[in-house]
Amino acid sequence: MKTVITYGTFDLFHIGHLNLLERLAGMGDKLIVGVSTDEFNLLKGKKSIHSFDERSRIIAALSCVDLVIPENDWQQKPQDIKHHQIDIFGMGEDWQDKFDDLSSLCEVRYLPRTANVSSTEIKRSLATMKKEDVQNIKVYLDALNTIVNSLE
Ligand code: C2G
Repeated sequence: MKTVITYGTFDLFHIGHLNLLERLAGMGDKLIVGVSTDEFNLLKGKKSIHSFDERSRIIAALSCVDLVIPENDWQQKPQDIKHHQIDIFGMGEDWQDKFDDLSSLCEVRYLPRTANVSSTEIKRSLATMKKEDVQNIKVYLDALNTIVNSLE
């Protein structure tokens, strides 16, 4: 029985997250995911769109995930690894080498990230769309105003 663990915010869940979780699930028999709490996200300098409860429910609903636990701080990983008898700790390669200290407790793997997708990028494009939409509404209303004025 091989158990795998990973941690993350998983905000605005996207294919990059799914690719990683499915790859990790394929490395063992059980996948545990530590989802960052809203409070821990603030420590990470992140403000997620979805709450911890929403993000946890989405991750727990995935067929490749067996257990979701809260990630409250940077220090809990060794304790989690011992408590859940973890064989493999895996993260995306943007964390390359950052968790090598855990290799005394379990195998540490860094997996390729999925290119061209990130929660940050999705947030940015949503923000841009909002501005464009407001602009388009203004153009529409100006045109409507011109028509109404011409009818007087
Ligand atoms: N990821 C990926 N490909 C992407 C985007 C993200 O493989 N296009 C991976 C990241 O490398 C990470 C996981 O998906 O392993 C979750 O990413 P985030 O939600 O951004 O998590 P992060 O803020 O990196 O938090 O203690 C560890 C931290 O909680 C990790």
